[in-house]
Amino acid sequence: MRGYFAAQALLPQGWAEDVRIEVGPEGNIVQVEPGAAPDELERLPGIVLPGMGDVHCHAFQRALAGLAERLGSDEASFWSWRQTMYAFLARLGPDDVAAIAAQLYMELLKGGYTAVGEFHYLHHAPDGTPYDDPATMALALHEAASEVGIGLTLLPALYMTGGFGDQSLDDAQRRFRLDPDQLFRLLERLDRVFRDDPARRLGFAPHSLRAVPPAALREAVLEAARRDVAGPIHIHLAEQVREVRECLEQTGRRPLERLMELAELGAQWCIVHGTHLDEDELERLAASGAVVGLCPTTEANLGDGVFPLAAFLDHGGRFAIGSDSNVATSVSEELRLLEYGQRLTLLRRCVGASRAEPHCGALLWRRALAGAALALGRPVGRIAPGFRADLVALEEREPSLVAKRGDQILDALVFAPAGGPVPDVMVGGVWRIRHGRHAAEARISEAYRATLRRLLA
Ligand code: NGQ
Ligand code: ZN
Repeated sequence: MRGYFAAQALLPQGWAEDVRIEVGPEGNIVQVEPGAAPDELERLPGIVLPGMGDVHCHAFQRALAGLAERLGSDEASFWSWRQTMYAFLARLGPDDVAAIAAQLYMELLKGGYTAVGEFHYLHHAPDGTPYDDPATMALALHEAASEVGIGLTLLPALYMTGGFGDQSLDDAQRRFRLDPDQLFRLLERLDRVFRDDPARRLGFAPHSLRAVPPAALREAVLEAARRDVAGPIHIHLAEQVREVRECLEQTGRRPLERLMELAELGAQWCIVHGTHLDEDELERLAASGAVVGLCPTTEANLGDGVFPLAAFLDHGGRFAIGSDSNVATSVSEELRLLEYGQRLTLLRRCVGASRAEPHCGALLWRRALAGAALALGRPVGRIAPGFRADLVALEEREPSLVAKRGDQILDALVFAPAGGPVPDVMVGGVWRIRHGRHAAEARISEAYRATLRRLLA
């Protein structure tokens, strides 16, 4: 048992001072006591928050950041970006993915995330044939997460069609092909590796209504329930206007209506993006208890649109945040753009705040913590007994944090400039980032550089 002392900590019941946090040998918090004496406890750097969960990530896309910003001969769109992304990933093997993921996961820790939901669809070799061990790529991601020490919810994706109406996969998409039989074999294989590891969780992800035929989606969801694979289920939905139109044309239903015909939604579901859901769909989504996974910087980068957060919150909807294509890796950046998108479209301020919770940054931060714990299916996001000891500790002397109390701290983290060194970060009771550095940083970054030089040569 180890004991830590925080001058200020964000607890489920609110901000508390002089907090003693006891961590057990399995990496769980066993006791939390405000108003304690520092005694022999290890002093944390002042302000302590629960680590954030990143609910939507495609790790390999980190290596593409900055390389898809050039105008080609056609109009630049989400769809032309996707072609660039496909061309880039055609060269990636498992070692490349492991090196890229390790660099990314380390950056995510520094950005305030202590757990990630990896939406994994790069299953096979470049020509589309499965690796000898079909779990090769999944295990590369798992190993990168282990090297870095970030919590991982791995969500292997079903992927069967190139578009609505059973369109065939194009050449680049053959690497992604996974049907329900293959999915459940992969999950069984991975379960043997993940089972006893409290930093791991499995779920699955029908990639999108475009990529999974209705019968397969239905079957996979029922089969998961039958096998008691009660993990989270994630799906991309309504990110682009074009896919909403195609869904309507092909099925006669809007995307969320269509999904609700195929599966019963609940708190284990994470609807990723949901950008172009209409008012009625927002209401139904909120009522279902599902979490919407918002990825504001990626959604901006790809020209997706702005999720109607204000209306969704009015309906009592749950949300979490994701780094998705990893053009940004910080919690603050993601929440700031989320709120600024609302301000820019609605022409008012503090859109995320409410009368009951008037601090805008604080409300967004707390909701994202709670939404992420559901969407990742792990006991994270709270400094409380039984939850993982995933902690982010910040220096009170940081210019943007100095003399702030309580919820002003979260407001400053979202809306004030980020200053000096990144926080100290503990995952499952183990320090992973100290004074802004990871113990394996030199090795991880050198492997990343070598990988990128080779890929771009
Ligand atoms: C993905 N990413 O699976 O990586 C997708 C693009 C698609 C985002 N939607 C591919 N942001 O949706 O078909
Ligand atoms: Zn995605």
